Amino acid sequence: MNAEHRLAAVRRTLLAEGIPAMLITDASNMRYLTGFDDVFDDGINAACLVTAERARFYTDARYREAAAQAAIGTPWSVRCESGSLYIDICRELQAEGVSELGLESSVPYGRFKFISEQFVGSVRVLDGLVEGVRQTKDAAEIERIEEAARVTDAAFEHALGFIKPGRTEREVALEIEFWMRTHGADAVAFQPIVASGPNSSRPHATVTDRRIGQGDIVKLDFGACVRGYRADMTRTVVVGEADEQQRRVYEAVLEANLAGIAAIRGGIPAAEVDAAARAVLERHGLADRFSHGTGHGVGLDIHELPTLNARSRDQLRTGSVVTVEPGVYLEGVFGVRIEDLVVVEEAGCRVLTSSPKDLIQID
Ligand SMILES: [Mn+2]
Repeated sequence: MNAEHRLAAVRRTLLAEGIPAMLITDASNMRYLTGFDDVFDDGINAACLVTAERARFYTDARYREAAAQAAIGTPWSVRCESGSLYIDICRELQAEGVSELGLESSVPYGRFKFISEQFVGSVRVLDGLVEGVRQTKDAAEIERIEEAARVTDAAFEHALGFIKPGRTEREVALEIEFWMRTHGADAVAFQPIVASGPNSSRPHATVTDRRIGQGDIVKLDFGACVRGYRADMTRTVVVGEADEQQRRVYEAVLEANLAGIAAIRGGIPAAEVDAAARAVLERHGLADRFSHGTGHGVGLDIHELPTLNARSRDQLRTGSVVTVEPGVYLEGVFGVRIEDLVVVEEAGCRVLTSSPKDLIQID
């Protein structure tokens, strides 16, 4: 991992903003900046301090050994808290004469309040500093996302053989999770969505014990997580033979998905991708049933920058990994979404998802 490169990008912004020190406590931002593997879990208690000269990783005794190991050969030094992480940090900053401290805008309010009270000097909130740098993925990051996409594709193929009338949504979701986690994923990228029949009209349906029936649409939205990096894919299939309406909606969504992908290239406004997908559904008279944005960035988090919707002011950067996921939802009847993961390139994009997109009818 290119920890030097990432630190340099943060330091450039700090210099431009005139801030002598920045404290990063968001887990994905810390993982990104340090490049540490096998340290972060859901319960991590840690903080990264970045100044022009120093890069310090503070944690407690539970993570000390793993962090010290991961830090070998990196610009990071590891400190173990003496009693309270933030009190230690504020004392050190004071001793070093640092009078202004930058914090992430995502910092929880309680932590913000505590640090503001402990730190002798002024605290400034910086919005999306590390998140902005994270938008452009390096080769090592793209490799992990590609691997996550491969496991996701393979899990879909496996799911096609598992889905049949009588299975519940929960059984299918668990089968997908178990399969991914026994075939190279260290976790699921998010709780898989398996929405059948009328449940599929909810874009983010929660899994239920509903039994899949003949003629049902089944919408599957899931992804693997490999070495911290996530994949995201949606496919919609029919159990049995698709009816006229299912076919018509499916073809329109597929056309919108392809139009969105065709619109992507580095440097354009992200809103243009949304407009391209939406225009197709408009032509089909279905635009009012497409109730969410066309896509989002994916990486260490399942939803990150850039945002691909009509209100987005983000520009697509070469090296960003984004989803293209138009959908049409007919309330109480069914919904269709087709989602691919792509890497933005200068002249277009490279699609990482390789699962088939022709309408699959499971018999
Ligand atoms: Mn998605």
